[in-house]
Amino acid sequence: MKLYVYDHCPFCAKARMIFGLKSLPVELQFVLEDDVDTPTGLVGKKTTPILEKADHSHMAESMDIVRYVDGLHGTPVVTPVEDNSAIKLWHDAAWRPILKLSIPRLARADLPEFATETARAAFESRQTKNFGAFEDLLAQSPDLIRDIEGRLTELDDVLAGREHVDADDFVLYPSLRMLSIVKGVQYPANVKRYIERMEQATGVGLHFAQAS
Ligand SMILES: N[C@@H](CCC(=O)N[C@@H](CS)C(=O)NCC(=O)O)C(=O)O
Repeated sequence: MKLYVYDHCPFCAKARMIFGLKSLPVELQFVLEDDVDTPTGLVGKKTTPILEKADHSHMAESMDIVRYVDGLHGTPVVTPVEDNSAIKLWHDAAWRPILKLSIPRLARADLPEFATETARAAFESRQTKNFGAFEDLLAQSPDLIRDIEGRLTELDDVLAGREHVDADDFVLYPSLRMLSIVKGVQYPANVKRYIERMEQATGVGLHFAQAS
């Protein structure tokens, strides 16, 4: 099977995670950010992730892909959780600050979807419509980092003793992975252990080496 993805994309990370957790091989096809034709040709719109199944049909929607792959072989790993789990509630509140910190930094990272100047420019154009100018976001970093570190301290209690995998990990790990592009964030012990465990279990690498 093949997955069409952007490396920065949290929805793509979800789809990649299930292959690692199930130890199933997958070919990653990184799409350029300004490549409209490839995804549109496959599923009728510009979106990632897209899964190409073994029968060469295609499907979009990250959690549909996760559930499909999870159902293919072995014991399901994506066990359901309640709608208002502590992890989901934490994530709902932390998602926007994580985006504001990570988007302008991902935009300048060496990622395959930004391999051309026009692709990188397309990302900036798309994201500044959502979040405003990157310089303004970067200028807010000290306040945003203080804010997210407070939230990580709260998350640390939620993650104490957590060793299993369930649907909440598909919410939390992709966002913490995005945050790993931000230099200078201090991670409390349980959160640090969690992201390292998930990186190893899923094979979806953190961005610390490119943090800025
Ligand atoms: N609900 C979709 C959302 C996917 C999504 O929003 N992907 C982003 C990339 S992170 C996207 O395709 N954006 C449109 C674009 O690239 O122009 C899913 O879960 O797969």
